Amino acid sequence: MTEKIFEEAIEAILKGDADKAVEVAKRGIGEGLEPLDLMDKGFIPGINKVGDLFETGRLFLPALIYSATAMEKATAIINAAIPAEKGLVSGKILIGTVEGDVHDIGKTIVVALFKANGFEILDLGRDVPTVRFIDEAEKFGADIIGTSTLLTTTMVVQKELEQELKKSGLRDKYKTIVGGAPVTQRWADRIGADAYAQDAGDGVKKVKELLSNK
Ligand code: B12
Repeated sequence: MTEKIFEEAIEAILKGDADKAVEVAKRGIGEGLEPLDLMDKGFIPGINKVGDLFETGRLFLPALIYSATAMEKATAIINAAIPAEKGLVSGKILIGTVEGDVHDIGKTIVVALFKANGFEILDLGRDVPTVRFIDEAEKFGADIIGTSTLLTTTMVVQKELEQELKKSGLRDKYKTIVGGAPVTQRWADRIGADAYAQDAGDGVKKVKELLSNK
């Protein structure tokens, strides 16, 4: 029964059927499924399959856009259903997708889980210039700056942020965390970021560690 709903979620995303994706998301939540389970076992495998088909030339941009739209709509429903955790911690996190990159589905999931864990979040959205991350962090009084990137060509912007923070003498004022499908711990170490997280749950764990070491 649960397996079936995961398959339906995968299929709705593969077909780029937004109505079906919304219906499956609502039904899953209504039946008491864990929102992140539905995401991790249904919708994310679906969009990953779409990515693979796109990469190997078996699916083209218009279909990718339909699938992405279905994914965005399902994600909005699932994010809204993530329950608030007990034992909340405090901390201000600024987050956004780096300049040149418009992918924000994963970042939005991270934001929803951070909020559910009680952090104060400022989400700058996508295609965010490096200087804006710094300006807004100063105004917001952020403890942590988180950046997302899905394109290998824009990973370098995460490095640019580290460099700009150093140049402006602000590097020690903030902790940084990086994420996104092509990003790895190795990359984080190479550019001097304070942490890397592979998914939203890991992100919560890592920011808690960063805040306790601040
Ligand atoms: C959906 C999608 C799109 C949608 C994006 C819609 C949106 N609102 O985000 C649209 C259609 C707009 C799109 C456009 C393009 N795309 Co696209 N897209 C994808 C796809 C299929 C899925 C991405 C996704 O949403 N994954 C699901 C989420 C949940 O996973 P995630 O983002 O990795 O996030 C998780 C973790 O990484 C982590 N995380 C993410 N960010 C952060 C940040 C922090 C701080 C932390 C702690 C954690 C964290 O937590 C998240 C939750 O678990 C990927 C393929 C893939 N498998 O990644 C291609 C992919 C990223 N796209 C690709 C390409 C090439 C493009 C285009 C250039 C296509 C074109 N010719 O125009 C454009 C780029 C436009 C631009 N300038 O950005 C390539 C990139 C290749 C490369 N080597 O760089 C990919 C890999 C597809 C492929 N296999 O070829 N795309």
